[in-house]
Parts: sequence; C-alpha cells; structure tokens
Amino acid sequence: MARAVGPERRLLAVYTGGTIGMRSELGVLVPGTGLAAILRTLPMFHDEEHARARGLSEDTLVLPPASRNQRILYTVLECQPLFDSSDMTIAEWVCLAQTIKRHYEQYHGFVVIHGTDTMAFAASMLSFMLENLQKTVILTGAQVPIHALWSDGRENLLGALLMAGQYVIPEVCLFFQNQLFRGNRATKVDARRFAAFCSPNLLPLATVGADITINRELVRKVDGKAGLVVHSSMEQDVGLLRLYPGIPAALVRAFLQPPLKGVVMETFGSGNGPTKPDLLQELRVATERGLVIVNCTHCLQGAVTTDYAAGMAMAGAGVISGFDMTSEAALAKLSYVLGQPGLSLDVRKELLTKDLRGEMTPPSVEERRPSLQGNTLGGGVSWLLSLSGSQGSDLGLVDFNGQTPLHAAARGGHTEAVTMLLQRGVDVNTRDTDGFSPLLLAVRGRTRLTARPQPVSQPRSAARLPEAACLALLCLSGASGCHWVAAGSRGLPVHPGAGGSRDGAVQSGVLCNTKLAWAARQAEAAGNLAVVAFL
Ligand code: ASN
Repeated sequence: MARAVGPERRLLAVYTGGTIGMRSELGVLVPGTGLAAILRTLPMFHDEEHARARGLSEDTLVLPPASRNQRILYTVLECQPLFDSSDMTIAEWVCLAQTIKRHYEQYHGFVVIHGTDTMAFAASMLSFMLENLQKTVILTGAQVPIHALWSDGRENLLGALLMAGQYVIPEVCLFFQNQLFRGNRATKVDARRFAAFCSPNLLPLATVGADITINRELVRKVDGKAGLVVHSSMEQDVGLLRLYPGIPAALVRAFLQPPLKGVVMETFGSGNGPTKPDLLQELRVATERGLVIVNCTHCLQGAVTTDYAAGMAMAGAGVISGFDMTSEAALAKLSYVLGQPGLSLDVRKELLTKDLRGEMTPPSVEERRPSLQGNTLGGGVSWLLSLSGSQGSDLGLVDFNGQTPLHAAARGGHTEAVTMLLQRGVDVNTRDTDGFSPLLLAVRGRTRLTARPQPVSQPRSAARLPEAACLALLCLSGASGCHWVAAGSRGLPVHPGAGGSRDGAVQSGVLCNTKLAWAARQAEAAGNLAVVAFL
C-alpha cells in the first residue's frame, strides 16, 4: 500500500450498469446509458475549467483538486449492453477482467461501476481472475440512481475515484458508504439502506471520514514484479446449496448430479449438517465421484470448524472446509480452481484450503492438530502460536501499539493463553502506548461483569502484586461465569457508585465495567492493586 505520487493520476471507470445509472421506465428501474454525460454536469465530478485549460480530450473528466499537487483524471468506458447486475454471469466478469488487462498500462487504477445485487460475487470473481494485481481496482455502485436528489451514488463513486486515484492498494476492493472492503470478503446485507455491504470476517481496508484511515497491515503486499495474469477459464458448472433442517437426501442427490463439478454447501453454525446416514451417503458418493464440495456457514460471521460431530460428519463425507469464506468468495474460488487446466483433483482440493487472494483466514497448522484442539490449554497455545507465527518467537515482543502477547490474550479473553504466558513469567505490568496494562485491557474486554451473590469474607485465594494482578487477569480474561470480587489493600479507591467498603477490605458484588476499570486504573496508578478472585 502506498500513497500515489505524481501530478496526474489517470483512472478508467468501467460502467457495467446497476442502479447508479438507472432510469425509470413504465414505473420500474432499468439500466440507463450516458453516465459520463451526467457526471460531466456535476461539479464534484468534473472541473470543466481545468479540463479546458489543460486541453483534455472530450472523453476525459477531471475531478476538482483533492490535494494541492495532484489531479485525478478519468475516462468512463460504458459497456454494451448495460446490465441490472442480476443478469451478470461469469462470462461478463471475464470480459471485465480482460478490459482491465487491455488498459492496464494506460491507467494508474480502475473503478468498476456495477449493480449492487451481485457486486460481492463480481468482486470475488475478479479477485481470482486477476493475478499479480499491482494496481487498485475498486467496485462501487448505489442503492439510488445518481441523478436523484437523495442518492448514495455520488458519494460512493467519488469515494471510489479518490481512493483509486490517491492510493495504490493492489487488490480488488469494494467501496460503499465510506468503507473500502476487500472485495472477496464483502457481502450485501441490506436491500435498501445505504450501508448495504459489510465484511463480516475482516475489518475494512480503509475507512473514509474527515480523514482517510488505511488499515495498512491488512492490505496485501505486491508479489514482486510479476505481470498481471487474467484467468479466463473459470468453471461455470459450480453451484450453491443451502442446507435446511430436514432437507431430503433425494433432493441433495438431484442437485449434485452432473454437469455440476463443484458446490458451495451452506451449513449450520460452525459448519454443521444433518448426520442422517442417507444424506451423508449422498455427499460421500458425490465426493468420491470427484465432485468438489466446499463447506461454508450460513452465519454471517464465524468459521467452519470440526468442533461438533455434526461438523465432523461433513468432513468425513469428503466435504472441504471453507473456513471463514463468504459463499460468494467460495463460489468464485471454486470456479477459479476447477477452471485451471491440468491439475489433479488432489491439487485442486489442496488449493481450496489455501488462502489465495486474502479470501479466507485458515487456522494455523497447530490449530488443525487434533491433539492441540482437544484441550483448552492446547487451544491457548495454538492461539498464541498463530499470533506469533512461529514457535520460537519472543513472548515479550511488542506490536506497533506497544502491546505484548499478554495484552492481546487478555484483551481477547484467551484465558488459556494468559495462563501459559503467566507461567512463562512474562511481565504482567507492561504498558502499551496508551498506558494500558493487560489487566486493564481484560477489564475493558469484558462486556458483563456481574457476579452472582457470593460470600466474600473468605476468599479462596488472595495475593498482592504481582500475583494478584495475574490472578485477576486469569479471571477477567474470558472465564465466563466466574465469580469474582475485587479487593484492595488499604487505600484501594472505591468508585463512588460501586458499593463495598472504603477501608479496602472488599469491593464486591456487581461491578460494571466502568466502575471496575476506574477502580483498577486508580489502584494501578497508586501501585497497590490487589484483586481476589473466586473461581
Ligand atoms: N438491481 C440493481 C443491480 O444490482 C440493484 C442496485 O444496483 N442497487 O443492478
């Protein structure tokens, strides 16, 4: 990711259709031609004076200056015909990828104006078709036509042009309502609201407000100087099957017949499906025949696991885990992987489990090992390893916010990891750049800190710093349903509304986050925190 330099940045805006340019005909919206002409009349999209002074050609539009020394010039390429995106198919998206390739050297970046209904599919498809992308490609559109008085189209298109013009983000992205998403992580979640998209399993790459905030560590790195490759041979015979409770095995059998070559199967929760033998048999027969089935969850957020027998049964029937991929991304990936010529079935399956374009977060190798997954401490260890990326890493290392693995473990509620780190003697009192200790992050990370009534006069364990801080960390970082009280040595500040006694004996009962955080911060500042936990 880099800030784009140079006095002029040239973009190609490929207009494929969608509501943004639609007109009403006989009371219904249909794709409308002439988007460039509309944009030319809107001062926010075209600086006529500058265009004339600069002698720009008729088909080149220029944005008003966004920064002092840079102008963004763009050309709108209107597709023939224009589509409501419900009519888009793999063939149209291949054409789009080839158009980008054809104009790749001429332009600094690309904006694709597309209908919203299938925009997440389009972005996913393009992300796989375009390999070694070194320039920014951003899809955008609108919920309301751009010429309407109240339309999201103007902001969305202007935002996409500005992002593509000012930054080099070498990915296929989707810009909507001030957020720039990785295209193959986005999904449409609302038919009417302007916030139509979300990226359930990955934070936005950038957010636009008064300032533009780029999530730099998320943006993919360019792979050397390899040239752009367009993969046009996408498999069309791929499908999407959403399971529902009681789905008859006969229906599943009918769906899985040739010419189908790959299926994204949407399952329940964390990848679970019915364990009825006849249904599992249909899945097994199909996968043994060479049909590739990828398991994605119905849920908007979360990933496929084998935590349940009902999830293990899917894996047992030869179904491949799609981890946290959206169904759109999984379908596009399937189409791409099955479309590659000359690969064995095993290689294709292997590719499907790998993160190819940032579309999934596969678990670390350690997380996949059943021996580690089976116990809670193992879960903590594998989480830690995924954090560090290697077994031998220094557990005291800090990230760019000054946070250690203990900060991260405490913040995320990974009790087992906290235990392990404390056992290894990491410093419990390290502060991050905001001055927060792991204990304070653990407190802040809790949403409910209500303790059931519990006798507090006989604490089962009590300790002073640093043991008390360790203990507190353990109970606060995720142990659900734990009973706890915060107690202090003499002088522990008591929040005015918290109850408890001021002599420092016990602060107990129900403490909300704010009060505990307040008390913990005061006590930490005074260096005399002692916390007693009842587990
Ligand atoms: N039906 C339209 C389309 O996807 C919806 C939109 O663009 N908002 O083309």
